[in-house]
Amino acid sequence: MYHKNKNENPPALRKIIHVDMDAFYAAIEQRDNPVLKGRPVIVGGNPKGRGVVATCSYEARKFGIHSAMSAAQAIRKCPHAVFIRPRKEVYAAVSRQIFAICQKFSNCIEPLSLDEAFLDVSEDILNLGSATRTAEKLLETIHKHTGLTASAGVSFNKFLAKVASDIRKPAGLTVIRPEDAPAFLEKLPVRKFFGVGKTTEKKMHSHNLFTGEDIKAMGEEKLKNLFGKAGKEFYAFAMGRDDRPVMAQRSRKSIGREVTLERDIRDTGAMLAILKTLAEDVEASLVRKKHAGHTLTLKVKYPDFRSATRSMSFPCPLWRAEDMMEKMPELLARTEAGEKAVRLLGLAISQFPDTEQTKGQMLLPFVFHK
Ligand code: DCP
Ligand code: MG
Repeated sequence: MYHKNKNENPPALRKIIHVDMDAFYAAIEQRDNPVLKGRPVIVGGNPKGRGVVATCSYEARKFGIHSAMSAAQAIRKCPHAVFIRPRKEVYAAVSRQIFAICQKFSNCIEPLSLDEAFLDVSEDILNLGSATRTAEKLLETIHKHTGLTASAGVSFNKFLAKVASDIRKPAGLTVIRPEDAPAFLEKLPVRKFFGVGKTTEKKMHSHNLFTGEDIKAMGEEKLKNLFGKAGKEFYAFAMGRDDRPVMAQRSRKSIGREVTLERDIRDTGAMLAILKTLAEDVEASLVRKKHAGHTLTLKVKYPDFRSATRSMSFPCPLWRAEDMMEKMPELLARTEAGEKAVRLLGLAISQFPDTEQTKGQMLLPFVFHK
């Protein structure tokens, strides 16, 4: 696998945990209302209207119900299911609690959604001895503090850790060690590969690609011809290679401010004056958080509530209000502001470069105890 030269050790492998809460919204509903425990519970929009299923309890999944299905169809599949409207604020609060717990286990966490995150645990900050033990302790702690179960996958790259977390759901832990990866990947259906959705799966099947083994056998060149840049990635994944770092700053996608005006305004000079105060606020926030970003975005909302955003990217990251304001007239001119009145103005900086944390992910030898 590696070019071995007598004096050269193979590169050390990372240790990554992917953690994902089980039936997240539905599990919270069951926790908060014990009558629902053990019963099919569906959280989603109005089944009498065009509502869709956000998620459902594992009891409901036995009836073939799943996320994104129409709520009406879900009720037909399981008429005795309990239907609940989402309580988004409650789920967000639990999510914050879970991420706070994750912070205790790793200095490098990449949230993927409310209920899912990657943790780089190459550095054993709690001295638990192994990534497996760390994952076990993480699941225990989440359960103890929230009353909810999560599942986790542990491996030496993001792709494998994520696939692993799904294997023993709910409340399961799966470890894919480097020596087990080749056999695991060979049997893995192509649909499980990162970046393969329904359409790509179909295309793969039409070329007789069904498993990782088939991907590997086809070779990089041919995959590249068929799938472009993605083909190269599919090949790397099938070979157990995925160098994507855990991006600790992903949670913070942008820093911005917006204000709804007391009265609609049409004078662009007045708009710029307001934007300047917003830019100064954003600068203060960026300085406080030691951030600077490559993209500046302006947002306007017109009296009819339609809104427009216009962005500009820069080779050097921005953080100073002055620099933001230098480009603001140009961004504003690309909207209808002025011809039309506006009722809201906002600006944001995004595209933060990788942090030191991300760059400096520890590379320690890969040892799983147990
Ligand atoms: N969600 C949603 N709409 C979707 C998918 C998900 O609103 N189409 C919400 C509800 C889920 C939460 O996001 O509870 C987390 O999504 P997951 O895909 O992780 O699904 P669950 O946590 O519900 O179940 P699982 O045990 O399969 O992870
Ligand atoms: Mg989940």
